Amino acid sequence: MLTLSLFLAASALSARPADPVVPVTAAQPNHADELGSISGKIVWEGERPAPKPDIVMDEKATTGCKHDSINKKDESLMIDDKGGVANVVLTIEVAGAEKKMPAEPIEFDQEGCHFDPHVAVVPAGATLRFANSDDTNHNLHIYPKKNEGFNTNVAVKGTLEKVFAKAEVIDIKCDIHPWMKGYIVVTDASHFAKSGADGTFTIAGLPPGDYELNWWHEELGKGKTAKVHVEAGKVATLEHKVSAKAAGGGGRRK
Ligand SMILES: [Cu+2]
Repeated sequence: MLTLSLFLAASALSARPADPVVPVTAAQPNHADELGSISGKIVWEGERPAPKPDIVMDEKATTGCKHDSINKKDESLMIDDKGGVANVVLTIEVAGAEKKMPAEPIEFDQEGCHFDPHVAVVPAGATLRFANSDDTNHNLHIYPKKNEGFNTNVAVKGTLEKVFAKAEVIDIKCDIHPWMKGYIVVTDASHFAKSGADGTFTIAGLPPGDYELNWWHEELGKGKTAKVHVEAGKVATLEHKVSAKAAGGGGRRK
């Protein structure tokens, strides 16, 4: 599914609007006018922390990376000037909904000695295609609990395809460049989204009903949103507030 690929490929860019809708068709009902959607926003509550400074790296450990082109942005907590929080993964499990697999592998690049996207959301069973757009080798080292682990070099301009069968949040690192860190969120939810740079997200294709969304963020933890009521042919709005207080053992990596 090209839309999904583009959405994931583009998701680490900070200046773009919310990720586009990932269309998922529910089993029943299955006509567009019988389905509704959620237009949501993840918003920081309270005083905003200062933006994270760029990553400081050991200059001796920058093997092969061109210093001028290293992407040093720390994406572990990104809050825009209106309080929108990026890279929050939202999932909804609709009983009986058909889970559509993307037709094309989901792209995950290494460019500027940086993972792009920082957080990839992957349906369980879908293929993730790791690319290396840099002029130097990278090493992909993942730390799964349920899926098969790997620790593999990806050569210059090379690719590596992997399927993740089981839902879990997986840390990914590059052993050559220790600042390179990211997450692969494998989900078996029927509907999912990731908040964009402005904190907004959209989940479409929902049968009418009341939904509590599961949310996850690497530093802020995880939890459920308030209930949102979805009606056929309408867009329900949801604003979910997060704060440092919300941290509850999410994906924070030591
Ligand atoms: Cu690397």
